[in-house]
Amino acid sequence: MLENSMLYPKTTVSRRSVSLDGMWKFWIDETGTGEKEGFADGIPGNDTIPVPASFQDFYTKKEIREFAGDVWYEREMFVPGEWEGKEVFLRFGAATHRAEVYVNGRKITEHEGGFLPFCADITGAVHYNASNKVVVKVNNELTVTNIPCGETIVLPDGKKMNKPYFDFFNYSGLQRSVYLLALPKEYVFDFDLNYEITGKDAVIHFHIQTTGEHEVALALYDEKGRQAASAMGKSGIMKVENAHLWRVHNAYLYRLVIYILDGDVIIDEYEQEIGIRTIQVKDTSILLNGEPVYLKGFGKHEDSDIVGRGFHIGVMKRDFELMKWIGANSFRTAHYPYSEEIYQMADREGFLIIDEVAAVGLFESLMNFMEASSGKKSAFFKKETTPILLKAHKKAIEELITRDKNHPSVIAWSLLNEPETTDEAAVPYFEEIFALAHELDSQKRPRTFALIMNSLPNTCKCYQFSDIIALNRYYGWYVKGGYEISEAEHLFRQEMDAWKALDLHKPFIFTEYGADTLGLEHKLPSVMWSQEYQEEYLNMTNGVFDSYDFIKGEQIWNFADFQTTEGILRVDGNKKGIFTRQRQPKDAAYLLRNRWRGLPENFKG
Ligand code: GCB
Repeated sequence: MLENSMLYPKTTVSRRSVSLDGMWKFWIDETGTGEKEGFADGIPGNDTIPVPASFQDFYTKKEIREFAGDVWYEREMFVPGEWEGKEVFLRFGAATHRAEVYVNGRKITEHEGGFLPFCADITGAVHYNASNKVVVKVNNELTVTNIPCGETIVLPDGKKMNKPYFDFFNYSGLQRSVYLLALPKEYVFDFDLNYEITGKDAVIHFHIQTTGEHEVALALYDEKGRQAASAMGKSGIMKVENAHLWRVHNAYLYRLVIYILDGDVIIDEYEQEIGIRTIQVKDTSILLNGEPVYLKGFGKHEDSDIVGRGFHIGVMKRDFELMKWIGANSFRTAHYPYSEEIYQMADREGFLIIDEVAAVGLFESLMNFMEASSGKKSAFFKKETTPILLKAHKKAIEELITRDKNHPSVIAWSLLNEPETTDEAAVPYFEEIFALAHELDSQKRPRTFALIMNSLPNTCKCYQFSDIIALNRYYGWYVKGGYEISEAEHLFRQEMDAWKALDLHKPFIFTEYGADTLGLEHKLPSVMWSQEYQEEYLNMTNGVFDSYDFIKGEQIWNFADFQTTEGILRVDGNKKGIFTRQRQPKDAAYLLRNRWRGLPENFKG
């Protein structure tokens, strides 16, 4: 069990949540001496920076953008006197990749992992009816003992530099919202829901965890605010007659209210929107509410101009509008858990999410997508440090599932992206993380991982763990691109025939395929990087997808162009977007719109 509750901040009868977003004091600790110099009591200088945001793209200095090490944030917060006797927390949506939190000079907590929330219990450290100083040290160094994996090197001039084993810029800092919370002493800590649909009705199985022994009551309200069901107790069932199901693009949300009661007195009240739906894999089908669904959509990133990986409510809105326009019904949170607000929006809009933990770069290479295409192997899981990585990975899975399990939009867990799977050493590692996800999720959602190009039917030692086989394939880009595209198609079909021959009775989806395309480049006849080639490439891949009944989804790489480490393979970032980084369509967007709007939700059902 986790130390602190992961529930999203709410203000209710019994709870208070105050946003600490805004300008914070900021200091880059170039010498790494902040601790010794007493920054916990206050940081030097008078620079300020927005929270939430990545710190990298605001400044004009390359040394700041590429900085690897500690950065410090500070702000004052007022804690109301009427909160005395309550439990007081600071809640960080994320701090990338690790953080230490100080309040009034006292170290409260630390957290490892840059894409999941954590709380600091500051009850005993705050002054009431007074201002309090919060200082946060955030470190962005990459290692092979935490996810995402990479290394931090030291350049001859003494500066540290991050070397990601993954293909997105190592944006960091306080990239998500920060809240100050007041909770009653006895509060709702966590809850689990599971659904059964029986004809027109539904049964909700619930299990509520609180920090005390008082009685628990539940009430469920429909969209018109009418009570649809109620129950007493920490565990049990609630019957919903004539239940409105949560469906793709037709999301019906109920409001669940959980009370802790002392007779008539409400000790705590927590509420959340929920959707009644089931998700299941059967033979080669993905079933939502018992009906087959074909996934159409994207691998995405949290990435935009100026704020980098920082959560931006406007960018989120635009992305959902574009996904609706193009006829998508799903996306994968490549390559890390996204901001919680994005899942709330997907719940509301009826999108299906494959929720990925930040286990990317478990393949030792700075260009794994290239090298795996050429057959390179790396016995990644044979490292001496693998047990430390496994521990961090398992903790991240626990945090992910605890955070996201009650979103109707979340239909599957992606436990790794493109790990090394050709060596036997991967097998026990996979065994543990797949078992853990199964154990923690009361809905027993399907589990998957994205297979890199060299994880093939005859080389991959781990695909059997997946409930849905998810392939990242670049035939026609990294393999036989351009005029060789017919050869690419041949190799692609050869691989798919080999999978077919295994007769796995599992659904296959493509979690990546795509071609880098410059948004302004037109070429007749086509050449690679032109808009014409992106369309030619899609016509080829779509033809392959449509030739195999067991292929049950296509999530193209990527929704939009995004920032990466600079290098000879990337022209100011990865350009495989169907939209530009500014969220305008490339030509291929119209091709996909035509296709996806024409495919029924139950295509190949
Ligand atoms: C991959 C990775 C993704 C890269 C992509 C590419 O296989 O999973 O992170 O961005 O290839 O474009 O090379």
